[in-house]
Amino acid sequence: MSDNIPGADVGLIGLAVMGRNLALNIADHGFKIAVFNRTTSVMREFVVENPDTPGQLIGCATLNELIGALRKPRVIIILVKAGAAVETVVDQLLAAGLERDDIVVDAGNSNWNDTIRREKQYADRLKFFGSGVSGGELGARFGPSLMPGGDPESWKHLAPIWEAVAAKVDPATGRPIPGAAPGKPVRGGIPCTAYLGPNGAGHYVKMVHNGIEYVDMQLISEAYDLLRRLTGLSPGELAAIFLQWNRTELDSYLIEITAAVLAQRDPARPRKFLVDGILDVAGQKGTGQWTAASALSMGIPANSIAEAVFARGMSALKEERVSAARKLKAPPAAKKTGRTGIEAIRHALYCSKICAYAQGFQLMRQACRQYNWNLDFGTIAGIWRGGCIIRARFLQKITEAYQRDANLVNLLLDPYFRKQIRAGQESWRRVVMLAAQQGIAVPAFMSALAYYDAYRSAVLPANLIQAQRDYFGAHTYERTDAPRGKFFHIDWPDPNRPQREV
Ligand code: NBP
Repeated sequence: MSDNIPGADVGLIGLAVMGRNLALNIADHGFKIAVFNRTTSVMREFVVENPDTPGQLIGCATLNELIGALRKPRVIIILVKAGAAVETVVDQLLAAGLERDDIVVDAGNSNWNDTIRREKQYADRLKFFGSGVSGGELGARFGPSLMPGGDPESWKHLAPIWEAVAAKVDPATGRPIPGAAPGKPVRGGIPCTAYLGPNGAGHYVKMVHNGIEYVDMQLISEAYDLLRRLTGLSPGELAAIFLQWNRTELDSYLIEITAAVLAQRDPARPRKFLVDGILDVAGQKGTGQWTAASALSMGIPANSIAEAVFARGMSALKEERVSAARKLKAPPAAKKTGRTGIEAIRHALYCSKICAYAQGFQLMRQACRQYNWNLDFGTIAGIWRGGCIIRARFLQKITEAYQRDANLVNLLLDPYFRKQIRAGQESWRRVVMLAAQQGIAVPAFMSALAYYDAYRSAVLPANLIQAQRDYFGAHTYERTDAPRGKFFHIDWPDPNRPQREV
């Protein structure tokens, strides 16, 4: 906001979908922004196409020009393809004269381990800062959810921009404030961004956001499948059900777009619905896989997140599935239940969703221990209330849960969520049983229920696993009647030598 200060407020490198939309959003808020793109024609076209921004777009053909256009300390956002391109750009910026106090904000979907490494790698040459950005193209343009992590001093320079451009929620309701338009950004409200912690914290939180997004989408697709197969309703009729669900506690961006997707006619065959013409093979870019791998490596049971990733893997085995469908016997043909099952499926979806989020937050809790972070879960839920793909009314409830108890061990233990599951669990179990009986694959529903049942089990059959491990590998076991940390081993009988029956 510095018409009187010489130099641009901020620079941005990478004018593909995300970069160009974020640059326009920044300019809408009156910031003077210098932009660069590797392919210069892209930058030139972008500047020419957008002559009337409230701030000012300064097109730069070289990195030297970009550096020269910025006031110090320079803040440069990079939105290039995640991976090696990030380092290429940073090295080129250093070669072009970037200085030690300058701040490079990697706003792409970088792996948090890379961000931790890069912060160290560049520590004596510049300030490398990481920030997750969610909300896709429209979010970047009119208000994304921004998840910054890095050196707190750098955050002070980025904060005015990030807080201005982020999505805003109403302080009274926690609901997103709609209505941003080109040149007319939303003013006021709580911004969907906050400093999350050092080095890779922001990118880690963004990754978990994406892992949760995978489960959310998988759960909705399972609910759609159950509705379709059990009720026999058409996509158009199901669209109305999702619209109605969007007026309940399931109210969310993903449910809203599901209703719109289901109502969409196929442009190539207008009598049909488009969803029926779309091949059942889901793509992925890797952040769901990273989340599941992080959970596995830290021993955290984020099983529904992993199931959602595996479900996309299963979808990709299209030819194998088509062939197996002809050979593997199914249970007797499913009987339609009519509309009676709709409410039960809604309960099952909500209960499963609660478990999926519980897993995501449990994972971040462990990441705090692993990486020495101090993530504030209420703040994280708060900045996911608007702008991002998983934005939902439900996130206000999570924010409130962590406001009630900042040290909440698991979301399932919060009084509100306990009540919700109590109300829905009978339907949830019935739906999962029905799916199993009728041979409908619902891996996310089932794994969420297994998570719930395992988490509420004071005793699990892991005693037998420990005995087996001690049997074949002398791995030892702890006893129920001895203090934790005291380990035992016995010489197990040889299974090949017959034992006398006891
Ligand atoms: P892409 O991920 O498709 O990257 C394209 C941009 O990177 C272009 O500007 C391209 O320049 C530039 N680039 C590449 Br590729 N290699 C480069 C290099 N070595 N040096 C300089 N520039 C290079 O863009 P995007 O979809 O806008 O996404 C940007 C980042 O935001 C990614 O990390 C992505 O994962 C993340 N993200 C994307 C979304 C989304 O919805 N698309 C959502 C959230 C986060 P060129 O024009 O010269 O080829």
